[in-house]
Amino acid sequence: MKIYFCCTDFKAEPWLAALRTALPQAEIEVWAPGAGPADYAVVWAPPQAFLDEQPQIKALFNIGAGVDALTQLKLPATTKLVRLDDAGMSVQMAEYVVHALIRHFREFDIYATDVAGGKWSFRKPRLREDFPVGIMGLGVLGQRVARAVQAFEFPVRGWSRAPKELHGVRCYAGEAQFAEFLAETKVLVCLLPLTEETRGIMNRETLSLLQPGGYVINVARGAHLVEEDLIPLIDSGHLAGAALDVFRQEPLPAGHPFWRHPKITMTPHTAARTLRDESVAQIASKIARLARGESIAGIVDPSKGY
Ligand code: NDP
Ligand code: OXD
Repeated sequence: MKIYFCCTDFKAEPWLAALRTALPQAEIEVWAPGAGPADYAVVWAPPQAFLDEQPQIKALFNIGAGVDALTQLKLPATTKLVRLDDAGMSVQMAEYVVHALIRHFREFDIYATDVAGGKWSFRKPRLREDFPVGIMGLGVLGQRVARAVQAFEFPVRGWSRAPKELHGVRCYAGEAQFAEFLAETKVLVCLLPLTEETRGIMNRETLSLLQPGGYVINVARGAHLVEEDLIPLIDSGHLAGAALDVFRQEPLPAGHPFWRHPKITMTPHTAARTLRDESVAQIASKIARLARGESIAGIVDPSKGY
């Protein structure tokens, strides 16, 4: 069995070592243009040339949960696209969202500024009932985040494409219930995949439907947010601020207004990192299952784009 590693932004050597240990029977190499045909590939944002040269490949294993860098390419018709499902990311995502939510809710940034200025003062306690958290995307990551937020006793709402029933979560589904979901939300968390349906889903019109004093936590993809619409909504007072991990252009260009805005906190696309050992173990187990003719989780449905 031959497997190529074709991942931009990842150092190849440690991945090759881990893959070779997990799949000792396989021949595993970094892909180079003109290389012979392989059975599988481990990929992250591969070039179109790779896909054009390898139409026989049975499955592409994306070393991330989001497959938007791949769905914008032309994939061979018979190749399965497989994403990571969890592989250690959901607990990181839960940490990130709970941290951003509680920092905002408890006004810890204001305390930090006060303390840095030598000021000893108290903020009025706020009620968590006044901070309903709405999670867009109730998949592997969204459901884990919902459980973590529930543990802190915030009201939780969720929105997905197909209707769901989740204990303790008021669930909404589809376009028909989107406005109602937003109206029931003060802290909006985006955990959607980036598809043609979800691109630009957070914009002036939709964010205006959030409860006054709304807060945005975007941990999915930068293109879910119409960036130009965010600062006017914050400066008008409708939104209290935002915590952003992802941006339309990454790294965020110097001079982008988000760098300077006091009510926007940012991290460099790090909410849930790909963990090498967990990812390799998951990919190796999926390859073994496919070889036995068994089903695997995480196959992307081309008609949905996730
Ligand atoms: P899943 O595929 O498990 O879940 C996607 C969820 O989004 C599902 O609940 C799905 O609904 C819902 N959804 C998709 N399209 C629509 C739509 N048009 N309307 C309403 N709901 C929709 O993905 P994951 O939870 O594993 O990952 C989510 C995203 O998180 C990734 O695609 C990636 O972009 C991002 N991510 C970001 C990271 C970071 O570090 N910032 C790290 C990892 C992932 P349904 O259940 O009905 O199908
Ligand atoms: C992912 C990511 O999609 O890290 O896994 O953004």
